[in-house]
Amino acid sequence: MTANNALNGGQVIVDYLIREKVPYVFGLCGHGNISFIDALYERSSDIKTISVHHESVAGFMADVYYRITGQPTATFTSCGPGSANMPICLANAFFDSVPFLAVTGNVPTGQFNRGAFQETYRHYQADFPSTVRAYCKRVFQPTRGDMVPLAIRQAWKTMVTGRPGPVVLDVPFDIFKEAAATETPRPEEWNANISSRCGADPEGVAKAVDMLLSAKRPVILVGQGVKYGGAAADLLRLAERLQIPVACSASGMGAIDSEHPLALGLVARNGHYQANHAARQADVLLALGVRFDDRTSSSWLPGYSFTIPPTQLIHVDIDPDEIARNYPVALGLMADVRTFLRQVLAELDHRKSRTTGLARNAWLDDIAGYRKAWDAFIAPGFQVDTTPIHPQRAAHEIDKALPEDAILVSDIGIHHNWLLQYCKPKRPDSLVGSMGFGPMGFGVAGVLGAKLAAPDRPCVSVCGDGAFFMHASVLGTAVEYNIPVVWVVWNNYAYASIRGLQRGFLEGRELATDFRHPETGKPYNPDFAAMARSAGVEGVSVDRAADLADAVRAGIAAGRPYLIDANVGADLNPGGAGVWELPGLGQSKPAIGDRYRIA
Ligand SMILES: Cc1ncc(C[n+]2csc(CCOP(=O)(O)OP(=O)(O)O)c2C)c(N)n1
Ligand SMILES: [Mg+2]
Repeated sequence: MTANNALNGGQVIVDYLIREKVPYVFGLCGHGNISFIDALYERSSDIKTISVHHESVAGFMADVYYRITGQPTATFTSCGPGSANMPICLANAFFDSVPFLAVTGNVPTGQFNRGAFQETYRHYQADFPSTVRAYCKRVFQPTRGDMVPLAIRQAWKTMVTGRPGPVVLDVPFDIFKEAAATETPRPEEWNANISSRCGADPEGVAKAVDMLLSAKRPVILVGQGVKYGGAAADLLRLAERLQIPVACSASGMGAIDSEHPLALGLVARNGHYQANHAARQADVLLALGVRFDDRTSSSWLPGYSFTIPPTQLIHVDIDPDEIARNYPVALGLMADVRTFLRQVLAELDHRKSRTTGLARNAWLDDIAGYRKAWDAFIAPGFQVDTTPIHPQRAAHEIDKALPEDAILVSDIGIHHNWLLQYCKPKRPDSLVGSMGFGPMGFGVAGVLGAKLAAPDRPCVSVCGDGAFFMHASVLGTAVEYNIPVVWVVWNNYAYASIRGLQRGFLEGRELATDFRHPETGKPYNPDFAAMARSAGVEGVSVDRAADLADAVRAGIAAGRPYLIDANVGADLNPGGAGVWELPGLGQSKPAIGDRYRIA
């Protein structure tokens, strides 16, 4: 409290977070945020502070915490360099539509424009907001204490409404301490009663139902909007009712149980044959909360992932900016996908419609044939028993070892592509990955957020050796806060996904993509298991596929932080039914099937 019994800026922010039921804040100290930390100190029985060893770890933890719970949290970072470590995780959250509040410290208002220690001042005073403008939904920068209540409630609202995303609250040093208000804004008066679950235009819903009922080869394509929009149950209802097969973008994997008879799997450059081949032949494609990025769409080259047109696209998204960004739409509807699905189900009830069994059976029979072809194509990979471990087997063995309620958080790299092909997520949050910005470290650090979000569920990170080395400070954080996660370091002694591109597109002109010992020329990496042990984390090494599943089970059972250094082969790429183009360098070739051409 300040002299006149008012709360100061830091206290108002912390009190508001508590009112929004934020259980954790993640961050790293600096002189620029010690007053904020002091406000957290006062309320430490109501909100827990997790101090990390790199600011991006804080952001990735907040990010994945939300992906599991739907509850946004906050980060705290200092002025200057501390907050300059945030753009990578802000961008990741922004492009994957994940909210968290980044409270960033800045220099005192009385020192603006003087070039005080750590001020970003050469173009504009206290200019941190410019550095993150492209990477978050909005920046708020209160410059008087009494501006803080407005800033915090508006920042929270911007973050959670519409298409969610991260928001920055940039607070000058003195504002944390300045008198702000005698009372903190109440969420129930401002933000708690706002719904962004907007429905689609009713005429559009009727038209969508007409199109779906008359389709001969319909496919539903689901993205992240279905998972984080809580629409999985309604999706299943619609798919089963109309017997429409469901394909997923990488971010949509798990929206429907991968073992469900109507689940097609992944549409992508490395997508499953049945998914790509059904989606590219569809006469009507119902796309729900999906962006049609280049990896999903085989670089938009027709006939690999999609053939739009002639496929008639119904594209539903809460953000109209994503509709008709990349493909022409027969019907574009701005709506929350769950509300839209409920509207469609209600319209079907109203019409008392039934699906036309025979027509659909032919389509589903065709798809069963594609599935068989894919299963035959991948069968040999499951038999390989080499050291280093065959990557297909590695993905399969890890998946096999995971209990039904496990959460696997993937990092970025070739391992992610293998996981997408060979894991069979059962729930919307079984397989968490980053698809928009794709920063290395997301899975290394994010798994800590997953475990805090779901303490009773096994949480496993599968991450590249490159990314793990980059973010190895997580070992300390797991120990300090006793967060029992398992890291499987997919150790292929390389930035293998990028080396694969040099091999595929640049005639094997390899440079700067692998790790070698200078004397022996042999593959080099630190001994990750020993590195883990040095930090007080259990560490084991595995180089046979047959031992990997047991190692993962043991790691989960250990109930303490655990690292598995898995020696995995680097010379294969997960081939699928799509392609990827690097403009100017060429296109990859599908590993199964051909480009679909309309007869
Ligand atoms: C922070 C960051 N730097 C660079 C990249 C570009 N990049 C994408 S994947 C990759 C290789 C990652 O290597 P590793 O973590 O070992 O994973 P692998 O591909 O070998 O499975 C790189 C460098 C990135 N996505 N993020
Ligand atoms: Mg690697």
